[in-house]
Amino acid sequence: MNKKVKNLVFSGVQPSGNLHLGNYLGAMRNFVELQKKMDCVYSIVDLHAITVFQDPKKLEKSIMETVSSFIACGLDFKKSIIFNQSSVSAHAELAWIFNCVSRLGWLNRMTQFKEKAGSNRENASVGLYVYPNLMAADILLYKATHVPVGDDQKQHLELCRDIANKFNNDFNNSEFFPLPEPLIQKNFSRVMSLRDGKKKMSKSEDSDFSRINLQDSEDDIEKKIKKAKTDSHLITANKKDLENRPEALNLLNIYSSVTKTSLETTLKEMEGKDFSKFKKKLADALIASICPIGKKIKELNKDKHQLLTILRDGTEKAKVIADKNLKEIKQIVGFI
Ligand code: AQP
Repeated sequence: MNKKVKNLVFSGVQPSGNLHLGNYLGAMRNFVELQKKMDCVYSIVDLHAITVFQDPKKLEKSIMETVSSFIACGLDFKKSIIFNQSSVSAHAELAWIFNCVSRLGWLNRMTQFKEKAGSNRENASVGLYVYPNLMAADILLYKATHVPVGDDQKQHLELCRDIANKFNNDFNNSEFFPLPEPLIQKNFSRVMSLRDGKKKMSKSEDSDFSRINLQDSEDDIEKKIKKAKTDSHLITANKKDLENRPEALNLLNIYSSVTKTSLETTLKEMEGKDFSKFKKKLADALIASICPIGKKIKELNKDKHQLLTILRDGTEKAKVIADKNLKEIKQIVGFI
């Protein structure tokens, strides 16, 4: 990587519903740690959200609630730039340039499009298909060097690096865009659905019992964990026993991640217990770490003026970087 490039973190979260445990453990917790070490830009990516239809009233509410969630999880809006993507038009402009740099063959390999479009692919929006090009624009607009994401976004980040590389080569400017590094949690990077251990926990999954939302009450969490799919085997200290038991592994991983212990330690602690006993401990651990955040989100949601001010200030700061970089990019491309 170009040695002159300053380290900068960029990441985004879609306001497509309530944030859940997967967003928290896979992304938000990492966002908070990173702001202690580097300059960070965190966006509420509303342009991404509309790749699947969003009710305008609900979208507005989700954008505000995502700001509250950012702050409640520990993001410092005085230190990091927090803004909503659609308020900085340079994202859409650079995305168009990248639509012309990125290759159809690259997009055709993206598994998220295949999963989200499902069997009715002809009816999916064009936006959903070119989503990874917009994501590359989000990151490269700020010349970000590091991108904290969940494991589900790894493929999109590889595409972002391909786009950066092709742009640099096509326009003979080998060091213009840095090649951003993914920052993915090592031990447990994909929180799975509570109903199906092979599917990731997601905002858009129909069943609310598939996920723990950050705003769930103690009661909700207890009920959801009680109903979470597992099996009738006892827990053993041997990790190998969890092969082909995705639901059991997911719950044990969640417990380890929330309590910040290793899976091995959790297995030793729970050895010989059945899942009904373990679930009680898991629900308690989740209540202790998630409910205070949920309470804070609800509190922050009441002050719409403050949330709008945070977004407005963040937009101004984001525009300073984005507009300067876009101007250079346009010159490189040959626009007058
Ligand atoms: N289940 C997950 N496990 C770990 N990390 C996750 N992330 C999302 N789900 C999990 C990470 O959270 C960040 C924000 O994601 P997003 O909301 O922008 O989009 P997404 O990945 O598409 O999340 P959802 O919940 O599945 O949203 P919908 O249902 O609207 O598509 C990202 O860093 C992501 O990796």
